Amino acid sequence: QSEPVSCTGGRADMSLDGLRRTFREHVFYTQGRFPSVATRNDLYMAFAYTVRDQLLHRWIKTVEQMAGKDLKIVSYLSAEFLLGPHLENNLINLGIYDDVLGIAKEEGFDIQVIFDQEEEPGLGNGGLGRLAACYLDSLASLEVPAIGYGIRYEFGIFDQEIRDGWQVERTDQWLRLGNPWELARPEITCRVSFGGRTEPYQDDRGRYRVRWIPHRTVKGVAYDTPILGYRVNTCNLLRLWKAEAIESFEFEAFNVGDYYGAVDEKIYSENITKVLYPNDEPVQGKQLRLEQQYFFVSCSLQDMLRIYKLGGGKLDRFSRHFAIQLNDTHPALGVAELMRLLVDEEGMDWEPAWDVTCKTFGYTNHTLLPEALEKWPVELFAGLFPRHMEIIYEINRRFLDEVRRRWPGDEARVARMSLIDESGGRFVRMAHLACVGSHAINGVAELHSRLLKEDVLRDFHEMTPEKFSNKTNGVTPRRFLVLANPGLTRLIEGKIGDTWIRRPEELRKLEPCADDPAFREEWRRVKLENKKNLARVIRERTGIEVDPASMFDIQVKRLHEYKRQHLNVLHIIALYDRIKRNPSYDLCPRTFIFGGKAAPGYFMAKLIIKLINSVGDTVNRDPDVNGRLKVVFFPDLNVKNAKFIYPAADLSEQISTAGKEASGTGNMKFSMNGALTIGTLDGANVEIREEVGAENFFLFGLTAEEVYSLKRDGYRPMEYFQANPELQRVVERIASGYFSNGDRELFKPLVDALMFHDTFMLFADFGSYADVQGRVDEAYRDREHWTRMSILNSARMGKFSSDRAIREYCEDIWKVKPVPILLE
Ligand code: B1N
Repeated sequence: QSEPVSCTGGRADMSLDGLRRTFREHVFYTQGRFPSVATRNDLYMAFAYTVRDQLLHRWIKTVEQMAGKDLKIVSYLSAEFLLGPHLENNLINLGIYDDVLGIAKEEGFDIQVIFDQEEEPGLGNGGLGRLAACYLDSLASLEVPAIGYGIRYEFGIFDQEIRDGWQVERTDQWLRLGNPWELARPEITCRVSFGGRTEPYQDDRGRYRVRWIPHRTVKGVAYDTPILGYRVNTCNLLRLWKAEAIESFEFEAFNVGDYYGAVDEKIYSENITKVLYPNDEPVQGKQLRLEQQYFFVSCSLQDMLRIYKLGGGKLDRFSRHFAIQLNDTHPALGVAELMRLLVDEEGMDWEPAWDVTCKTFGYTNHTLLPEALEKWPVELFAGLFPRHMEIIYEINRRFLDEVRRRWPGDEARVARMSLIDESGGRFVRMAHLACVGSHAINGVAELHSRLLKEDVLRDFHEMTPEKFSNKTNGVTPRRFLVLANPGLTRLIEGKIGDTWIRRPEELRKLEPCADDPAFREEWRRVKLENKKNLARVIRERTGIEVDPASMFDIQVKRLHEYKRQHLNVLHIIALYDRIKRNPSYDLCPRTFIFGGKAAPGYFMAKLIIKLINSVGDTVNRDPDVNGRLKVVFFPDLNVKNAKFIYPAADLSEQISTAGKEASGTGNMKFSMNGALTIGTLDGANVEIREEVGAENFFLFGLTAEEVYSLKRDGYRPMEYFQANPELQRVVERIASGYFSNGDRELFKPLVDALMFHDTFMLFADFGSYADVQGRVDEAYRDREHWTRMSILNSARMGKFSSDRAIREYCEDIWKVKPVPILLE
């Protein structure tokens, strides 16, 4: 055991003077600038490095104090981490936000401009990627040793522009100006192979073995980002892998005389981590995506084994020291890869290796949508991973033997549970692989977990009920309350102190304040400030003027038909129609705000964006409306922009078809910030309503059970259409080209999809949605009562902190304990 590293003084100094000195040094020695000519980016970089120095100090202490300890590390495997900007968040977690504001002022610049300079790492699509980021924050804040493993995409989720009402995608170039938060680790590399064939052989003990003779091999290089917890010294690691070409001697020899071949190889290899697939939910069966999955999973497992061996551990005890969580099935290949590493590379026998594998993995499912369940054509799979294919067949053989022992003669069940789908073409079912190879399986909200057990994973639940549990999602109150809503944070702190930031259950202490008129007045003042703030940003980005005194009714999330942004639009058109029919119609002024990206290949989602903008164009300009209705599409929703949105909402739209949204996490971010929810009984809405109280939640729509039975009995959207004259007028306005300069073709695909299929049952829910929106209108007129409900929402949202979720994972699935870290 080596001496503890001493890094007191110098850049570890977190006093005001120390920070100022370090900042100036970075302007000079890191950016190579005189302060007088430093660019905005130089200043941002110097600030970032100043903060990073603090993180590295804690990181080294964390590694040092963990080394040699008999502890267990959580390894969170995720194809996506949607981190958002680092700088402000780290300032909050370090507790030096105000100090740095002061320094900026002294040095004579606007800190907001510096914060704005940061390009966020958009290495995720939406909820699933952001959940991974919230969980990293909570793991570190709870002082739990953890590593996040993922992919360092060179291009993250595309930037969205709106042109003529349509979404236009632009490539995200987040690394263009450098990334001060990561450390390249060129000496930490792994080899990852693809293709080729396998070959049996006998080892020196005469045992039957298999070797894989791959077709090509790439190199994974580690890039590390420190993840600091809130007001603790634990600084964990996010390790993202970048693909590069190997430059070994053999490789060069192999390519002798073929310079261009070598260049092609380099380009080919680097392709693997070039770009994030921009599909949220439905998975596209693209070969490169499968290569990405295997690439990062193999690197990560090799890395864990390396770390584990450093500590001198024996392989059969691996699961006591690593708990690996699969964030959906994207990393599920890890099950087969760990088997390959243990059996082929480490020489373990099958049974002990399988025992280690099952004890190590846990699997989180994030979706019930059948089209989103990953399955890969056997041909593609076996071509890329011939050895893994064999291993999967062997896992399957043993598994199905067990199924047959439990249910003799039930071949239908065997076919349903097989890792290979043979019901038409042959496919590897990734969810089945994940289930069989894990000791724990969880959904992300009570309803979702129940539906998993009853439907999607029913057979697996029947066979091994003990593996199943629910872990309702959570979000970090640091980023989504403290950082996003400083006004509300100060107001709450003034009443109940700041311990709720770690223990959000304590927000309940605010409940009595709901009865205090002076507090309610303050609460409204903060909300109004936040709305003014958002109104300013909307003006800057869209040119649209919105009135902060109107109700801000907001739906921000990925565009998807099941999320039903178009149900919201139908209601807006209904209101508009009422105004047109009766210009003095009494409507409480409302601003409808939408935001979210559509997958570039998802035509219907893009058409919904166009519809929102077209309706906005018409409504916003119509003098009859006279300011009572505004419709805004906020472009390029990302973590950075979202911070203006959640705190400014009066009403949060969570209106997915019941049974479709696994959990939702935006619903939590809104309600924490005092927005009331209009929502269906879907995902975590159910639990949010339970917590905040039914009287403080606007419920509408079919239940998941009603949706299923309606579907079973043959749903006919036309019946609802014919029974509702207002719905007819609304649809007619769209179909007639009212919002498209008379063009009846533009929105026809959308209208037809609703009239003839309506897969997500908008027509069935329209009536009850419009009714409840009427109740929202009335409720908003009673400002005192509305504020009361708003306060109670915030006060009762403690359950939805990601700290609570992570505690449950730690206790029930990972069996890991906190390891407090001391600075000196
Ligand atoms: O995961 C979130 C949930 O809150 C949402 O309800 C759920 O829709 C979301 C393939 C996904 N499920 N599946 C994905 C993302 C990317 C991809 O390529 C699937 N995202 C969710 C967190 O639990």
